[in-house]
Amino acid sequence: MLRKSLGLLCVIMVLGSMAFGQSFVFHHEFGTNSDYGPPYALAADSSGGIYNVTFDSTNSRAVYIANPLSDTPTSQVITTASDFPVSRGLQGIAVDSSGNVYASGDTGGATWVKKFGAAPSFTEDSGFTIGSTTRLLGCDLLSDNVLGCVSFAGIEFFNTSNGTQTAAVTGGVNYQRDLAFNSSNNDLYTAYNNSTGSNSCSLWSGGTPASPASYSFTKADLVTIGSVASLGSQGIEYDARNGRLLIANKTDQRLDIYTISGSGSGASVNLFQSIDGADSTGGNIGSIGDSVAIDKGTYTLLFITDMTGRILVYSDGAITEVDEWSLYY
Ligand SMILES: [Ca+2]
Repeated sequence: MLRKSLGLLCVIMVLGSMAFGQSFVFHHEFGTNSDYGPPYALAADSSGGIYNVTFDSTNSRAVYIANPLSDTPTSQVITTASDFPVSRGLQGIAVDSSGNVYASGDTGGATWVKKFGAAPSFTEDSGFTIGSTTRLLGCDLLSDNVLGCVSFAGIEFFNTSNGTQTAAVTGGVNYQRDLAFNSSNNDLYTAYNNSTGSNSCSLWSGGTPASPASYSFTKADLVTIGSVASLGSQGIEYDARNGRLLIANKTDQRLDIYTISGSGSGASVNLFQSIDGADSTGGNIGSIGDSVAIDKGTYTLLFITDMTGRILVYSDGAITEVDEWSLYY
């Protein structure tokens, strides 16, 4: 009887430890429209829809993907490179808690950022204007009121109601590509790829959504990626449910997931898991783009763009929601 009780206790302890800290496992994948160019940056809304921009000089799109757990998700174009010219491609996308979408276009010089109303209309907000004189790339929201966009060595902050710049901080490493906000301690992370061969993730601290001007460059190399010139890291994301940093590692073509300890100058990271796609239907990721993690309550849903033309879906627990996929398959 005692042995049985101990056995049951062990089972309960194992099950309990599985709730958090479990590795991500492949769930399914779906292809993206090849006419739009390679799928790159990702964002998600509070109802489970995902958003991505495709990176292409002429065919770039900002795309809303409904029912992303389906094998055949539906997609809707929010804006195109013909609506707003880009010379390189759309680079950043963020979605606020009301479903408003912010997309940035990389012109190679002065950049535009546009705001669109929530699905299904995605009407451009004509009262929102960012015509920056600097080259802005990836973006993230610090709150529903504050949009942050990286420039090559700095971060600029904008009022989400009208696009007015509220702060700009400088002093970072050149060739920053994307931004992620840590909602638990207010730190900001920037991913950069540098033609000198140093590719990494930096940390900025000291500011808050209410005082973004107080951010300063704190750590150049929180994570060091590798030495493939111009290809080290592109997309970056903060997984708020697990308190982890997700870095698209283009040197090794995989998503590297790090646990984070401490904050500011005392922050450090440890590799938790790398996802190279070997367990997916289509095999290894050919060109890692970006990722987004969605808190589903009892598990985390993870989407990864492979710029060869697909989006991979992973989960760290049993997917319990009733959706099209579970009803028909
Ligand atoms: Ca990102």
